[in-house]
Amino acid sequence: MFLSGAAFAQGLEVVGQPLPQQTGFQPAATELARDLQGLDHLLLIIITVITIFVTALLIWVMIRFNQKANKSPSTFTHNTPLEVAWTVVPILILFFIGAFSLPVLFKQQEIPVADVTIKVTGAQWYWSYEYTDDGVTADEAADPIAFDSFLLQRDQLAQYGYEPNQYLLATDTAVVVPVGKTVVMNVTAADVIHSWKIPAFGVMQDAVPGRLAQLWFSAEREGIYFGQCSELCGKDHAYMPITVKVVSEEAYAAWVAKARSTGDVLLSDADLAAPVDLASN
Ligand SMILES: [Cu+2]
Repeated sequence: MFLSGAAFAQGLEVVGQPLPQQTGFQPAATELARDLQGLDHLLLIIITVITIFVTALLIWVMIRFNQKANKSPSTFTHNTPLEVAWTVVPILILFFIGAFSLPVLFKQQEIPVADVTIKVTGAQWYWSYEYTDDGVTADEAADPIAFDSFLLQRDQLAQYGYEPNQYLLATDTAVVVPVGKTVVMNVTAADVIHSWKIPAFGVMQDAVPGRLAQLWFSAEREGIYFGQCSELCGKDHAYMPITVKVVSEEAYAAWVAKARSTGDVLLSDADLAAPVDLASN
């Protein structure tokens, strides 16, 4: 590897990381993630109202219609208006939810025109990345930036600039993408089904051998984002995490230029600090 003992990418804030005691969502870093979290809040309200309503009905029935309080029960078995209501009302609720959830689903699944296109291949037990269009290099015949991404062991974390609690999240190489740009990932797998997921981006896509699936995101905030393989893929399923570094356009261009000229794909402090003239690439 290309380690010189220097810490890497400490100029970046860790944004997307699961934390101890955490039960909610990670901070939304894309429009998709915001939509998903908004939908979740809407559903929580609907579920709460329905649960309170049903619980109140049950309590009312138990008090009002128990054997002591209601000694001679009526004998009717049908109430047409009531039956129509309890059929129609849930349908209306479903339509209401669909009116909010379907646009979110379509936004996820309709892949926009990409600024950067990356092919990601899941393997037992690591991820491979290939920048099929890095969005900087004009020469289409040039070899794309390509690298594998492996779990960092506990004793390697500090060397790569990560904290001890980022074990099982941090990888040796990271996916580097520019902030505010549309990134399309072509997702596939080499052996069994894996799943590429970054919670803070609101993206998760199964990686299926022999198939090409797509996902897209446009990260709004620079920083480090962690994810994990999210489809049980064998004994080391828990040991193939995903690290994405979202950087400024200038830092991204610097990283691309360096990766192409030297093969060193580690994002360095120099990449983050030294803006390059975009026109020269
Ligand atoms: Cu996997």
